[in-house]
Amino acid sequence: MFSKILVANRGEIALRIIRACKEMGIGAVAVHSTADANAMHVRMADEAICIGPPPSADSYLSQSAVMSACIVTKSDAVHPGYGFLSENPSFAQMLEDHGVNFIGPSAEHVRRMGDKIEAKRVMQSLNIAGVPGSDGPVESSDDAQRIANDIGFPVIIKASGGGGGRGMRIATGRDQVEGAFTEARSEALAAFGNDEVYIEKYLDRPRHIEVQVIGDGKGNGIHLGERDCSLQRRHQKILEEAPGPAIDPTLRARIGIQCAEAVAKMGYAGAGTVEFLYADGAFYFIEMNTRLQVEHPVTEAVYGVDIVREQIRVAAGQGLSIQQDHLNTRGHAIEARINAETVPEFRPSPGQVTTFHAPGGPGVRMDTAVYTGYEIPPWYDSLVGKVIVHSEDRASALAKLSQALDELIIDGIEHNAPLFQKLCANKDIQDGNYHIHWLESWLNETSW
Ligand code: MV4
Repeated sequence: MFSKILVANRGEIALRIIRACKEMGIGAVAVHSTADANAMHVRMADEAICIGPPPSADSYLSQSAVMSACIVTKSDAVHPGYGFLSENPSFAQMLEDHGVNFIGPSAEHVRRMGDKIEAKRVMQSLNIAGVPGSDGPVESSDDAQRIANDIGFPVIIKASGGGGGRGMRIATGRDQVEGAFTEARSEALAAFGNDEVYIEKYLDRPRHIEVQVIGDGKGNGIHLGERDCSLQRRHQKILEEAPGPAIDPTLRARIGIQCAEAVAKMGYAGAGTVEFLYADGAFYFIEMNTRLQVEHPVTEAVYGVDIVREQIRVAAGQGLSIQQDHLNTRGHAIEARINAETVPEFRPSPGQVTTFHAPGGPGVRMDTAVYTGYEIPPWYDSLVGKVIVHSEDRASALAKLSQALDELIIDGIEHNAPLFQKLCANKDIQDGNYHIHWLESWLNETSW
């Protein structure tokens, strides 16, 4: 097992990883920017090292700064968390080259899944179908026109280097294909330095369902069911739940086993998420994330598995501590992402937290790095914590979430807890009746 893990992240996820290290008897090293000198992850780690000035590009995203911190602290592994360097294949490669373990899949797996066309090709070869469309890159506007005519309108043109919604264009008819193709291509080049695009049938109101998998890198893989992450605004998830309200045990086993077999066959090592659009009873693969995700706690709650612990075990070559036939989902879990932002304008609201109080009680978990007196810096994302509830069924989980949010106190800044209170009281939400565009249309028709 590793003796020291460097946690290349900040905020609640850095604390989550430090906790796992301590439980496993592993030393934890924090890295921080000058803006985070007083951050909780710095206090909770066994040692801490400053890696640069406040802008992420010069600190948490600086490969050389993080690499140097590993060498200086004699860390034998790096956990990247989510965001920052977590899905950067050249960083994974740099660590490999310096004999430091990356807690995640191989640089090669990170790179292949980062290329969305390649990811679709790999998954298709493992019997996981994507949305019908081009088999590979679309080279020209004429090519796009021909494929669009074949699959039928509407279509969506996506950047191969994309994800997160950038470099995407929808065409609802023949006259829109050329413009959509040209715009998607130039946006892709500007955003990702790669102008490769592909085309798919556009699905109107799907759900976003993602399957949690863990591979041991030695030909074994497990799945931990799905999460429904459809409630989002501008590609930022707001609320996630497990199990998915639209997914029954038969469907879960079918898609779950397919995903587990895929990671097993790939020789994938680590945690991953296989993302699907789900419509009319069918799953369509869109992307695979090769990192730990923000919303992993809902899966941990219903499966009773510590995903970070399994990541560390697998990276150290110890294999998984769990087997598929011993795993089952129990009850229902919901996560609310608490952001420092105004509602309903969604403007960032950094500043000093004058009083902080976390909710508690049975089935309530709050992952946060905020404390009374903490100054939320303006440099990073607005996530200040996650309230995760777990209860026997969905209705009681929603009721528990509402009560937990009543208990939450974050004075001094604005935050989005009132948004969740309104969602908890909404009929569609209570019925589990929503899709990826539901939240944005509801926000448009709701007065505050
Ligand atoms: C789609 C789609 C509809 N049809 N693909 C957006 C980000 C990227 N990860 C994939 N995305 C979409 N791909 C087809 N063929 C709709 C979206 C989409 C979306 C997907 C998941 C979660 C939120 C979304 C919001 C808008 C559009």
